[in-house]
Amino acid sequence: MMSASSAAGTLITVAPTGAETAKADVPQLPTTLDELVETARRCEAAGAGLIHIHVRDREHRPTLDAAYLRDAVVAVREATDLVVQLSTGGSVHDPLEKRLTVLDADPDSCSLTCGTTNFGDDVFLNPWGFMVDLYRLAQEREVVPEFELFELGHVHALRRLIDTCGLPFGGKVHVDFVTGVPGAMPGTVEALLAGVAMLPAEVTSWSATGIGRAHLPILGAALAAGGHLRVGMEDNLFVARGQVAQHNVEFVERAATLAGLMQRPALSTTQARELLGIKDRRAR
Ligand code: KMH
Ligand code: ZN
Repeated sequence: MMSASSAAGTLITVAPTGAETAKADVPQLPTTLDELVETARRCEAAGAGLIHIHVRDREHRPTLDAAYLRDAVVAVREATDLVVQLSTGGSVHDPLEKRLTVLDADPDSCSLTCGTTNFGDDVFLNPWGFMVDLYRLAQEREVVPEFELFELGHVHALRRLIDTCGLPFGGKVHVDFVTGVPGAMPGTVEALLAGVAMLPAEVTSWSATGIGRAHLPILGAALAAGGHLRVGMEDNLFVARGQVAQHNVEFVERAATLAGLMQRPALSTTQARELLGIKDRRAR
């Protein structure tokens, strides 16, 4: 079994859209179904193993509408072999009950944030009862959660969650450190390594992302420390100082190149599915 502290290959997650950036500000942000599928295809070819999806409506606004979610899951699953992960975080304005309905779209995986956190000027709400409800629902539906850790306290909450609810479907425990959100865990190497040191023994793999300017330092630190990578326009728009990415694939290509140089090449989608213990929902 692959240990949580060192991994032979690198899972590259692409988070292409998010709920925060406006299409009007960044027209190349993939917000339509066609753009999402095209992005998924190109990112898979460049080395991504998992796609973290937030959907948008016809006006390009974030939505948790069941039909949009279902269409996105079906279309990406048909077009690629990527692990299809739906965000249950949505936007900071989405009510908790609505966020639970995301699992009705039958994703392979879902995000599960391990506690409430500052989120810029807002609050991203994840009370204990919601975490437990979402976790139990994911276990029941055989959906593999990715535990999102925005704070060191979230690592401790994950310990409590595993003690209370047991292991996820598939038996693997994958976490993702989301660092550098204003007001939450800083995007520093020190904070990341403190989080890694606190991980429960049940954790089988971890990845990290840095928001905004923390993106590259966290990418390098995660690779050096044996972690996996999350990249994409949800987290960071800039490929270089003053240079906005024109496509998410630029981030995936860069991550795959760095991972290869570090002798930890990008995992295939088959390897990604094994790493995470994903149930195969593909029709083929
Ligand atoms: N959009 C943020 C409020 C997740 O996807 O689960 C929450 C978020 C985390 O992006
Ligand atoms: Zn997200």
